Amino acid sequence: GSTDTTPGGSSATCAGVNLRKVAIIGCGFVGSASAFSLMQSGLFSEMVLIDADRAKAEGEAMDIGHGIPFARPMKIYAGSYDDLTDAAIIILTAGAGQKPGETRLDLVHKNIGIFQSILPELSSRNCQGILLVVANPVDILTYTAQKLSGFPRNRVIGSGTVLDTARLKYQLSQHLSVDSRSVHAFIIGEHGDSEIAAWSSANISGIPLHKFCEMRGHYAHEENAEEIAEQVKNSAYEIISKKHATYYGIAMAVRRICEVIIRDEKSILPISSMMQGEYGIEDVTLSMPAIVGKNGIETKVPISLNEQEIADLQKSASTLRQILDECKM
Ligand code: 6V0
Repeated sequence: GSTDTTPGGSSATCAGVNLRKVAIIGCGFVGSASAFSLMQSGLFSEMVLIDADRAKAEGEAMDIGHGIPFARPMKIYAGSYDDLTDAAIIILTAGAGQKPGETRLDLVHKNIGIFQSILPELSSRNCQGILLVVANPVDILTYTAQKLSGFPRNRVIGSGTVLDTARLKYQLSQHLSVDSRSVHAFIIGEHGDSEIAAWSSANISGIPLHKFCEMRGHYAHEENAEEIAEQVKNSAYEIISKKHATYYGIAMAVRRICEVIIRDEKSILPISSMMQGEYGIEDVTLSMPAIVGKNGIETKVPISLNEQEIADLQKSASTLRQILDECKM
């Protein structure tokens, strides 16, 4: 494979993959916002958009393309499955969105059906890129993508709790009046109602969270933690009730995940992937921190969790396993 993964380099291929090429399947709110943020990122020189509604993909390609003179040259077009054989990353954002009052899990049957129509198109073309699943319920669909694609485990990634973790960092940064990038904390488990804030390992640039809270004049640790975790968990519901969809936050999360892969950054991200016995959990996909780079998932990072957090993670896993069982997966 190539070692040239830096933008601007010349030989951008690696085992049949063009590292400058990304594909997005599903150009609704999330797909088009992701395309817009990726266009601005300069990470790619070619972007293929696919949607069941071809005119929608064409319209988005035109609209986003008209921003290229203000960013960096690239090709963006509505394509077909033949165009994404060599894409380095294939982003799956096709699927119905949550309606007000609907949980992510309500979407499961509808969106598994959509994945059953898309995945054979990718495996029959022997795509060598990394699958990035974003459609919800993301953990269930990551499992579905894993099974239907036949891709190796490292090449199937769900955006998982990358967004929830950003929401947690944002809320904590507001609460403590500190740069969100100095906040080190993870949401793990299901991207959804059973997700877990891993408080026991949370810190602000190495300072234990409680200590930093006290430095900032906050002493009601448990109350505040509970309130913030609830806010994070309910963010999507709240945004959907106000504006009917969420897409800017997830678009930035997609951009970050792509950047980590294409630049081989080996950053630690709470992405969703197949569990293989970690914390006694297996044959289910959920989020825990992992080192991510050009080959996708390099290795999971077993952050230290207390007993309650482990129990909650196992409960989250069994919630997901139950749904997979119901879907005969
Ligand atoms: P949307 O705006 O309805 O867009 C979905 C798009 O998919 C539409 O343009 C459809 O035409 C297209 N589509 C449907 N079937 C197919 C198919 N077989 N092939 C190609 N395209 C198809 O939904 P929106 O963009 O708001 O949401 C997309 C998905 O992302 C939903 O499942 C959301 O729940 C999910 N989100 C995931 C987040 C995360 O953190 N992982 C965050 C926000 C939304």
